[in-house]
Amino acid sequence: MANEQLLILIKPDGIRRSLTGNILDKLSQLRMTIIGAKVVKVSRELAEMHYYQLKGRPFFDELLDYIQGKIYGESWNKILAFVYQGEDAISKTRKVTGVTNPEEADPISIRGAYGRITTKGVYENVIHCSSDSLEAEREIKLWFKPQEIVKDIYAIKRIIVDKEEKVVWDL
Ligand code: DAT
Ligand code: MG
Repeated sequence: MANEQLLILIKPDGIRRSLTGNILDKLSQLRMTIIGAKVVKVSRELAEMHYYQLKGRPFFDELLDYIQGKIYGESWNKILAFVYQGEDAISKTRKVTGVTNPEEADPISIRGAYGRITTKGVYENVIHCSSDSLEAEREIKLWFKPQEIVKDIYAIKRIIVDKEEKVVWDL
């Protein structure tokens, strides 16, 4: 068994529908540990970088609006981002999360219990989680700075910007 870390996002619909507690409760059953957490207003640039593999798909623009919370108006344009760590954390989390399409997800998984497809065809599946350790590394480095994570998980480097030392990921 490998000790793994992954990125978990509670998407704008999860926050809007007050599902944060329910989602974290289901995740807590996996006995992972939280090593990073924050609330983020998602820019279009961050959304595009996060979902870069889906560029060109017919639902891409709606997906960007969804992850930015744009489809719900100003009050809901934020997500909660977490880095969790644990033994086999990725496969365990994917199982509790359920498959991408909330209508097809196991009804007691997070997406099966709380997700829906809107009349416009957007998969409101309330949560994102990394699908393998390479994707996890890319996503964690995209969403978090090294000093926002309480454990040393990936290599860092020190650089000088405007005469000040900065700690950044050693990509
Ligand atoms: P996952 O989030 O399960 O890793 P993914 O990486 O394939 O799934 O896709 C990312 C998100 O894009 C997914 O959570 C919801 C959206 N999406 C994927 N396929 C879709 C489809 N056929 N129609 C609408 N939205 C879709
Ligand atoms: Mg994915």
